Amino acid sequence: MLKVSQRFLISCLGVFCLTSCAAAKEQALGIEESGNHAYIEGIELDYKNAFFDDFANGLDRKSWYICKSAWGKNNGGVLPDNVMYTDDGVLVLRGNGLHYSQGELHGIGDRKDGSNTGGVIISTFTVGPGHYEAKFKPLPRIGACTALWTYANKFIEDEDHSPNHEIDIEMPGGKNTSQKATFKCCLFTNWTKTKVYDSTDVILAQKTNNKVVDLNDGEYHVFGFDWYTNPTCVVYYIDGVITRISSSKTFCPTMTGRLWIGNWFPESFVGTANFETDYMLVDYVSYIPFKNQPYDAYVPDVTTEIARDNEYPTTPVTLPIVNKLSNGDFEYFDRLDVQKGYGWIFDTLNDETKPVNEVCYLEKGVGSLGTVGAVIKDGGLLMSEIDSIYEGMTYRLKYKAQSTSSNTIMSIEYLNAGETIISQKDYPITTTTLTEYTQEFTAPKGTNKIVINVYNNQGESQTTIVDDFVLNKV
Ligand SMILES: [Ca+2]
Repeated sequence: MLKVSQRFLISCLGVFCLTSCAAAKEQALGIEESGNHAYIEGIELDYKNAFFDDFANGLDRKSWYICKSAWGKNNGGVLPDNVMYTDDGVLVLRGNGLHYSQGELHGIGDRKDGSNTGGVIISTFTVGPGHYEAKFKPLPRIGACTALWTYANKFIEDEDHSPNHEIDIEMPGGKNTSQKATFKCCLFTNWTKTKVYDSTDVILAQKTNNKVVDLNDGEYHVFGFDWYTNPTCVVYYIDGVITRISSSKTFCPTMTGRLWIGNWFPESFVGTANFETDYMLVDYVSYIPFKNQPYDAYVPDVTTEIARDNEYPTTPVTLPIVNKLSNGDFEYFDRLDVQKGYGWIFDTLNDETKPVNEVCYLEKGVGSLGTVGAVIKDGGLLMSEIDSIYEGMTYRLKYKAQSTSSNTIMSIEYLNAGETIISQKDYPITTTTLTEYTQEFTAPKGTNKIVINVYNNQGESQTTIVDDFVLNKV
């Protein structure tokens, strides 16, 4: 989560040494990776100074700052507008991807149009060695980094050696396996200096014996870590299973910082944000300090990067129901008057000779109730991709469609992590007036993403109109 993108410092040789040294030490500590969560023997919990927040009364400004800042490149920062709560105690942290086109938000980083903007809160109090826990549903799309972390950076002249004390749980992971972001993996990283860190990318199903498989399965998961300084050790866990132990003194922090939680948009390491809007939902956050664990007291200054009092949310929101398809109603065309896709790809079938803009485009007035609709003529091809859909996940797709052709198809392609189509299901469009269709489907084994296509098979002199695509997780 460090505010510079330096993530590949440790050599392979270094990692090997660390791993073998660590294993012996962990045995001595009486805990092990893949084992159930437990404390190191003799640790006492300081319940008197514990913190717990289930957001039952919204966002308490005595406990939390709202971050209003940008770091990294190619994003719009994290905005107070993306921080909300429900009346039954859920903190709602919105993330807007590259296909955001509402125009209501204004980014404060490189991007100014509201795209790639997240939501993050920061503890008003400092935190040190102790037990950390948060129950949340991560923002379920690649391109947004959902994270729980401690952070304190004491900048000195030689930036590379600035004390940077940080413990990160970040998702999606994936560098370990396919070099692609996936919710089947999670990143665990602890730091002591700007370029001194121990980062591990864990394949969850392997590490947890299939107890945790896909972090974006729609369920709440419990994430956390125990931070010890004597002996030095950071023990990460998910749903009660230890997923990573980092015990080298070189990489285990000793300086107090603040606790951060939320989602933001890094330039690369969690993939590309090919979505419009989605949410991270937080049920609770807790922190119980450990007794008798030494630390260096430091209070990070956050005065330049937090929201004003009047930027806190004051009324609850209804839990959002997310359309996983970006701009399914095509109305961005009315707002922005550009044929840019914002999640849609306009293309042609292989044997079509006419240019794309003559056979696949948006048009005002042809959609439902006189709104904007998408027109697919002859060999035109309309497409949209939805990432992070895995085996066994069920979705419902609704859309309105009409066609002059008796051979027009809405098809769903299932692609694996290598971008190969593993199966395809075709649904004919059989009506000549705009009619609602509903399809429910479950992703087959190996699915990593889906592609929705609309085209006229054998389509000379044919016109198809579609509108109001809504894809919901069931
Ligand atoms: Ca429309």
